[in-house]
Amino acid sequence: MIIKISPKIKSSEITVEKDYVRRRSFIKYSALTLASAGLKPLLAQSDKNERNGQPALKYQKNKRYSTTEKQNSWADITGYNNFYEFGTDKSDPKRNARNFKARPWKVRMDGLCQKPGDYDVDDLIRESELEERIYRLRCVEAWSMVIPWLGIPLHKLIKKAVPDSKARFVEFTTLHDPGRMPGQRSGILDWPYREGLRMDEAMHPLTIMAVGLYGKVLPNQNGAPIRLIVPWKYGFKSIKSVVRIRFVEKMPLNTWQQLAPQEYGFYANVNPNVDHPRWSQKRERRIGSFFKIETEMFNGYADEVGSMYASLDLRKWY
Ligand SMILES: Nc1nc2c(c(=O)[nH]1)N[C@H]1C(S)=C(S)[C@@H](COP(=O)(O)O)O[C@H]1N2
Ligand SMILES: [Mo]
Repeated sequence: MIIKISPKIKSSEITVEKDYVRRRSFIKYSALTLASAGLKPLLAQSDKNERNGQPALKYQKNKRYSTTEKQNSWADITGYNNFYEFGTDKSDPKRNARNFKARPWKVRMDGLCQKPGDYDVDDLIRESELEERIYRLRCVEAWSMVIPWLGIPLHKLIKKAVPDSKARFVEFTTLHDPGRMPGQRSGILDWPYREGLRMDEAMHPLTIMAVGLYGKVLPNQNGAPIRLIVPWKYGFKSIKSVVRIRFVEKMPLNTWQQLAPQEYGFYANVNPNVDHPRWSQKRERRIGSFFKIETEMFNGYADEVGSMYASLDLRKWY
């Protein structure tokens, strides 16, 4: 048996909300300073160029599953990220993932299924009808964004593998390659990053694998070339740069739950009524605006997903 020993950081060091608040007010201040110096148009210009640097994708808008709330800017969505494989600061992934090669890329589907196999991401994109879904993303750290993803409904991928009736859960794994993901050279998490969903959650029509953003190919810092999006759960469930989707019988352990089980559970459904042990989950700050807003049950998707948890004690199964 192999026992992995990694120096774990204290859970108290992972997210400290006051650091976040301090950083935001600093950003606000510098944006004001720049604006008053007449530099705003220049920033907007470089933002646009960067977006145009990404190849465009063909897609259809899905209005039924999209919010009409104001979308966050490309700069917000691609400059304020959690992606520990590329650093623990929100500004690290944009810089450190710049030269990451996300192609060619294969996703393995295996475990309890009839048709296991390796799927090339560009084949999947070519064979799928990509949909734009404008979703809210609500991080467990109490900030949120509105993001226009381009994605493939996960149930369409899962059907290709023909899972067995024994498959009750789905386990997702991020690429493990410390040569390409510098954060993996530190023992801060037990790499590779892992996540899990119950089978019905994975098959739910709201659950997608995103391959793009704002009509363009997914930038590296957002989890290129393919990442999970589960909009009614805290952001950490939406695992990035996925290489494996495995059908399993038992509830898989996810990375944050493994690190701090008293703070992060398997379900991680957005729930304003169950506080994180170290802070309230009642409200959230929409990135780019100053005032906090009320967090909604299941991140506002209660009508669509609430019935899946009707018999679950959400205090116990946080
Ligand atoms: N592999 C991997 N996936 C990850 C993370 C990570 O550190 N590594 N961070 C998660 C967290 S905490 C959040 S909030 C979202 C952030 O996604 P975004 O940067 O596209 O907004 O990615 C999630 N997926
Ligand atoms: Mo997060």
